[in-house]
Amino acid sequence: QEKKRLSYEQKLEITEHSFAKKILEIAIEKRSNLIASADFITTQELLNFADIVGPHIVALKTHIDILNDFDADETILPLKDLAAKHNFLLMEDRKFADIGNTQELQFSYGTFKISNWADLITSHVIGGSKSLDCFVNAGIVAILGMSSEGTLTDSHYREEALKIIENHPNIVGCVAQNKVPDNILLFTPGVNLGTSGDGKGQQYNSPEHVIKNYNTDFIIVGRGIYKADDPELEALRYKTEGWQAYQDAL
Ligand code: BMP
Repeated sequence: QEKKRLSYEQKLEITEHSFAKKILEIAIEKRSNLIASADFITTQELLNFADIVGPHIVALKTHIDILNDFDADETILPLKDLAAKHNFLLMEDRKFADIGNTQELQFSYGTFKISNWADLITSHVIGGSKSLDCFVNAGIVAILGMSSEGTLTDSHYREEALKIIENHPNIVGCVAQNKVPDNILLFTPGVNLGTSGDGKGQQYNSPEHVIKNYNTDFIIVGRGIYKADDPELEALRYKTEGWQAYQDAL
């Protein structure tokens, strides 16, 4: 018999990291494994969207540096309020990829002061294990493999990256398009129910495909939801499909 995946409850028991525990607790409470990617260029759109999909998601993933009108008071304060109101985590998809000292500066200074508000941050591991020591008081979601066509994250890269990911205490999980060991939470983007690509290299699979084939813990959906005519209804559809696929795989 094929080995079944671990439940979120079982993962909660084996995980050490406080942000890993948090996202698993939210998943169990909301019966959701959905992360919405909110790739908006205005604060108003970002906040509206967060309020609408907030009840259905475990985390809201941002690219805070694409906002035309970022303002710490006008953007981050209301965003934090919405995260508290609807109980979701804030995940900043910064994809750090530098030496430790530079990442430390990028994490806490400059316009966005990510360390002040992000619960989870994404980072490449290309700078080596020590470069990740700077990310304290947040959970790192490390980039193991990318969803885009022609990515350089080949099997050799992923094998070496996984050694770092498995051994770094600040890491809660990774972004990948393949199975990973049970103690690392798996976040999979490139999820869309309507299309197989975007003409710019992005490659899509269904929630069911990634959850059944990769044992994905959290699906990350961007345009599939925020470009829909009714984003809330679409968020519910991805949430339901994602949860059903998870239950079927247990
Ligand atoms: P969409 O569903 O609209 O293609 O958006 C996917 C989101 O996930 C984008 O914000 C993108 O930056 C991110 N992402 C990805 O698509 N593939 C990866 O391998 C890693 C990512 O962070």
